[in-house]
Amino acid sequence: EWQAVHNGTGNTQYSGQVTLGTAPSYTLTDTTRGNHKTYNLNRGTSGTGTLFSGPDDIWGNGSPSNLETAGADAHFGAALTWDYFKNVHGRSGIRGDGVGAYSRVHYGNNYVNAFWQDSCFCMTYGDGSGNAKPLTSIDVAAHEMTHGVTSNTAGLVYSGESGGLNEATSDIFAAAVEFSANNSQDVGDYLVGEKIDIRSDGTPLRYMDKPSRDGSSKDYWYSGIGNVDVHYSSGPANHWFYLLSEGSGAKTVNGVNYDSPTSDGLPVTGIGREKAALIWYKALTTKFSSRTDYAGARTGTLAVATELYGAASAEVKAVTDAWAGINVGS
Ligand code: ASN
Ligand code: ZN
Repeated sequence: EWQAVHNGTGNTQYSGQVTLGTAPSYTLTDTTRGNHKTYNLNRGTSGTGTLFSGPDDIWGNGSPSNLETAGADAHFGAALTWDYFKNVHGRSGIRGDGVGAYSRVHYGNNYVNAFWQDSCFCMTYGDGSGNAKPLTSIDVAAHEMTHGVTSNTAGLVYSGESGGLNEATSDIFAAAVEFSANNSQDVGDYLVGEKIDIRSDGTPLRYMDKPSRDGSSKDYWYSGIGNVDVHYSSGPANHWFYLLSEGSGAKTVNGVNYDSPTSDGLPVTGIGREKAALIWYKALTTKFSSRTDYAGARTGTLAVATELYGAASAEVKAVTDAWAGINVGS
């Protein structure tokens, strides 16, 4: 059946006024992105709730008290993530088969988390503390959706070092998607969750230039790092991505100040976030497997960089130096 490409208007909380893929008269069904749908759980915790629908093609008003607003943010984040993987990496959807997932918003009451589930092929967002800051920012949406990509590629087991690499993969592409969005109200950065104020003190959830800034994440690999929470053992890989993208030392990007140290005290010269993300994506999809650890990630990314740029390239040197900078390899 033929269906016209249809665009609605989203008045989001985190990204301003945006264009949303919708279906006629009217639902949050993105017909150009695998029919990705967004549902309203209305504080329920099971099933799909109801598909967002309405008499007009305008969604939300920027305030969390309007229940369409979180739907608009989640639908937008899913679209940006779809477009990033398709346009940058040639991947059509989470499984690469052109089929969309779905999003559920308004999960529970005062629920301060968001999550991906393989079982439903869907992602779910709480409304945050006081139901005032839904966890529907661009980076959170991209983080959760990337868990689906990881599950359907390397399948990194969600514990031990592979669990840290799984988490880092979600943070790396969260940053990549946020940068690619080029949204003036949610600018690209190497911070995770800076818009959702999960600690109610204005600080981000995680920092990629120096992960220990959050008080818990690790900056460098060490023997035994596989025993800490995967959201902290991700730190060295996030740090590796920052070092490879931007280089070590102090730097301001999009108005945000960073200062990235190395474990060996030696400098790293960055190759830019596009090449860094390409190397990670190709390693994830062609080199990593379910039990890949930090040493294996080093080997895999070096193999990819060598294939892409040659053994004597600046890119291979930067990949090597960035791993050394987080205490992996020599
Ligand atoms: N938001 C968390 C994450 O995606 C949820 C979890 O811990 N599974 O990592
Ligand atoms: Zn995660």
